[in-house]
Amino acid sequence: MSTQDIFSAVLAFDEATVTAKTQAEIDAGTAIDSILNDGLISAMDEVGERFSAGELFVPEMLMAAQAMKAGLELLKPHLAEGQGQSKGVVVIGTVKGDLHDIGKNLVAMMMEGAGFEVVDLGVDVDSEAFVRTAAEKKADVIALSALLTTTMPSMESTVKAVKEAGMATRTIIGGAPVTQAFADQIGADGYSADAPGAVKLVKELLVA
Ligand code: B12
Repeated sequence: MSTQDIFSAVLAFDEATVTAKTQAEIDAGTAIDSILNDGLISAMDEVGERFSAGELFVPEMLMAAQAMKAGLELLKPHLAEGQGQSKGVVVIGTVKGDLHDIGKNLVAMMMEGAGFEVVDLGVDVDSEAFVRTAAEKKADVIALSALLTTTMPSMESTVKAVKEAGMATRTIIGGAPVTQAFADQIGADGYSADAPGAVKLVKELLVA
């Protein structure tokens, strides 16, 4: 038994085995980070590489994503740091034109786990919805996710809309094609490469 079994089960699109193996690793006391990174996330990286190589197609990507989500749900309670009073409000979503939500969901789960109130707008979210919701919820941070190079411009227009609305809400961005350089270029307040880093970033921004 190892996280390799989870990796293999995601690549076999075998949701039942992903669920069983993830639970078995949790019960065996395997580090949650290791289950997440070595089992689930690395399998999705492999799926991406096989897609790029023309060995897998969209339906298979979707099946792998469903299998991964099943494992992620089991990890959710373990990603919590402890409850208590809300540390701040974060509005999160995947930007306009983009339907990828696994990374965004992971960031949302870890933010919730760290004690933030998270308002998740889902996928394909336009600038107006981000700005309107952030104003309604008095959000401290708007967190934008994009997995496609073609949807990165939607991040820029959202960051611009937040500034034009004269809001104090900070913006942070992330997703596989996104970089710190891009965040600097579009004037976002922060970038992180992964979900734990996103939590750290928000904590730092709210102290500053
Ligand atoms: C699963 C998947 C899909 C699924 C999505 C299912 C779902 N519900 O999300 C489906 C099948 C729907 C899909 C569709 C498409 N996909 Co796709 N997909 C992937 C795949 C294999 C995995 C993505 C994933 O979930 N990774 C795991 C998560 C945990 O990682 P993550 O999202 O990067 O998130 C982490 C960090 O980036 C960060 N993060 C994420 N968001 C945020 C936000 C903030 C604020 C912060 C701070 C951090 C942060 O933290 C997360 C956790 O650590 C990737 C390959 C890859 N390796 O990225 C391709 C990939 C992203 N897809 C790709 C493509 C081309 C497409 C399609 C255009 C294919 C097509 N021809 O139709 C469509 C586009 C649909 C659309 N309009 O969005 C390309 C993108 C190429 C590019 N550079 O633009 C990739 C890279 C595959 C490839 N190698 O070519 N896809």
